[in-house]
Amino acid sequence: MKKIFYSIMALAIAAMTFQSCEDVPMPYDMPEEKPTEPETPEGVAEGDGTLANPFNAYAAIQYTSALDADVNSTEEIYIKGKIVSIEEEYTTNFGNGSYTISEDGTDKNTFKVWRALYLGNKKFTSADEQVKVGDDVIVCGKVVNYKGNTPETVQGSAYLYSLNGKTGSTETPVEGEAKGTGTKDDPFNSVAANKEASKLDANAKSEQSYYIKGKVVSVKEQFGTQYGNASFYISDDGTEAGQFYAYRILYLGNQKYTAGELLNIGDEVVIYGKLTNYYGNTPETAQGEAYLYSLNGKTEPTGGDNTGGDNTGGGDNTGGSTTPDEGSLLSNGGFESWTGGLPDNWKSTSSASSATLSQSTDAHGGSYSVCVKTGDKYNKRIAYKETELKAGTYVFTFYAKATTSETCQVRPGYVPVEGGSVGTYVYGGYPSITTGWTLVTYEFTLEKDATICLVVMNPKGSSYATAQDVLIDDAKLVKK
Ligand SMILES: [Ca+2]
Repeated sequence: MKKIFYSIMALAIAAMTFQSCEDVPMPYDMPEEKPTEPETPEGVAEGDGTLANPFNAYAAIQYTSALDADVNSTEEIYIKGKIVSIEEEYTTNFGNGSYTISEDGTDKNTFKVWRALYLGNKKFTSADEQVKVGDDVIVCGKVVNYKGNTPETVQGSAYLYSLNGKTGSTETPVEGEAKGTGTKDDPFNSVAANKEASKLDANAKSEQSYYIKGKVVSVKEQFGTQYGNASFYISDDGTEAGQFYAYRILYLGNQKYTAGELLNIGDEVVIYGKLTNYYGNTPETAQGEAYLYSLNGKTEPTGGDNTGGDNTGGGDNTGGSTTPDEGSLLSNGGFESWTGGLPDNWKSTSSASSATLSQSTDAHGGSYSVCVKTGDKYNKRIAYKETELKAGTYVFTFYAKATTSETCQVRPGYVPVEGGSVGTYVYGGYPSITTGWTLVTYEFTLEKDATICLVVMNPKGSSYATAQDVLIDDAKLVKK
């Protein structure tokens, strides 16, 4: 009689469980499934739910059963156990899996892991190892007492922390799903491009060029005839989620823009070029080494007649034999890369840049230096683009050269930039510059993290110096 009673109870619980899952797709057949038995007396709760001391399945059941029905736990807990059964294998489609665990792999005191992400709190990919019955796992996430009778992990808020002792990689998770291999036939999406660029060392460039496809999210700098390039963000669906920064890229045909259709938000584009990991925290295209391969399916400018078609070899002409950027926080400190008549990166968004710049073939290193024009009666500045720096002491060095036999001076410094506006300029001394290349060294300390523009002032004439154009080359910024 007692046995029959328990069987009826079991059926009743099974029926309840069945109902409780009605509003989610049924992943498996229920009839063979034994109901969970949260009240089984012989269980022993172990652990405190931390990574150092994870709950066993029984402790997780107790913890979760104490929650109000359908209220997610505020804390993420770690639960350790062996897989008893697999209700949904991990799939690349949804990237998650559902399985039941217990302390010893038997069906006593089982805890349900419901649609949990894979190792590293990421979606499962085809390269990942499938889970099996008997696997030792630690699961991390929020839990819920579903309908007040089914303790389980919260869908989308839990993941497989370790599988048979192996944990996920420590790479920073990139938002969204990476797709594509970067070839013409299988271009990267924005997430894959971000991922690939994130693998690079700070300011390093990828060796090969990639195709990246997406929709225009926003346009930071539109194509124009002055510089011939554009900067914009792309993503899979045209929203900011997982967007990738196409930085100063050339137009269709790997050429400077002269005429043709401009970018519009939502346009479908394919870009081609090298990647960089700017300062180790901003994946983007390597400037001057990427171009717009196609715009809404067209690879030639509308009405254009001189397009490069399939000349996808772009990007290998990185002139310059010296590498002043090695170990430096600056990129193009040697003034070897130029776009639209301006040295790449040496232009601030704020008003820090004030001098007229031109290319000079009188170089300290490589082929070029920058000529900072005099303002005669006004101080003029060349500024490096807005840069986020951590608190600390920095050393800014560069070579400077006068363009006349008269004595001249330069003045190194920086200015904090907040909300696009410059603060108070901070300067070093006025070293005298002659017609030989002179090394200028300027040390400064930031008390807190700040966005700044490095500047070199070409001062107006004074009793000490004659106002004149000055050449600058091989600039470096290093943290002490
Ligand atoms: Ca140079």
